Amino acid sequence: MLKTILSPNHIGADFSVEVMNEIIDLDRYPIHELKSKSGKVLLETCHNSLDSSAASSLHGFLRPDAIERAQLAMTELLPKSYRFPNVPRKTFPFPDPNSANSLLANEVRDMKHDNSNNQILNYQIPNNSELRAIFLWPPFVDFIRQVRRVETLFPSQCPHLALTSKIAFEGDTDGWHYDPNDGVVTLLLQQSETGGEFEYAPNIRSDSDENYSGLKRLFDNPEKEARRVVQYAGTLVFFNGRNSMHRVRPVGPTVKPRIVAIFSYDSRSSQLFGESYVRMIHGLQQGVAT
Ligand SMILES: O=C(O)CCC(=O)C(=O)O
Ligand SMILES: [Fe+2]
Repeated sequence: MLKTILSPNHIGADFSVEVMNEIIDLDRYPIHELKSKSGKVLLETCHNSLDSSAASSLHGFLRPDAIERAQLAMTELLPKSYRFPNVPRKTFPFPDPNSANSLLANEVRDMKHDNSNNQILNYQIPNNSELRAIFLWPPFVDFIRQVRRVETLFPSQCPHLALTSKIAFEGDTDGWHYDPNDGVVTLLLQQSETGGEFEYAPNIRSDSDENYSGLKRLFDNPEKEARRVVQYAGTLVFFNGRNSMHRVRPVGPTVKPRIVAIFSYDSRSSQLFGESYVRMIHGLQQGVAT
């Protein structure tokens, strides 16, 4: 059974399969028919790659025309977006009482990572946008729930961060971080001509071990230690961001910026992001990592 609630934001969206099939390539990815033979294969493929590499990518998830419309829509919103100036962020902003006596732990926790890009926030994205239709479409939410193997999954209710888009120009980078949950899904809308690759260390930490030595090796030598995800405009990516340290590598020389849409879900129905993080995004507070 579908265990989803819809936010009032979805009012006005046309959720018919015919309309959604013009946005999502449902012929290739029958997420609305997961009980069919091809639906089961799709789910199994996602499970296998999440299990083996903590990430799964679906190329061509968005139809080419929908990619163009979304690129245009986000580019039009760019002047309203929030700019993160590059204020390098610590790996972990708060002290960890358990690591107080470990030099390595403190060194890794205090390491700073560049971080800059433009971000379009949830409330700036119109209710009738196609990205919001994807984000809230019950079969899409249920598909993610099943990929994640969780009992319940809800679109985040955060007015700021439920659905966002990040736009990265030459020199911009999304610094090393963990996500506060495993419910983040990204949809690349435009790749930069150079740089801007998403890279990560699959499940580098566990709930019982922060693995500071592994993190140090990763930060010192990402070329060798990190895994990169092949992404094109239209690729949907799932990854275990809560325990897989990840970043977007600096964008190199490019005419077109990298544009990504970010969907946040949670197993709790009323998940909101922390006040301090929201304040930081609005430029009211600095240096808080997720
Ligand atoms: O831009 C991406 O591909 C990943 C973004 C990300 O990690 C995040 O917003 O938490
Ligand atoms: Fe992230």
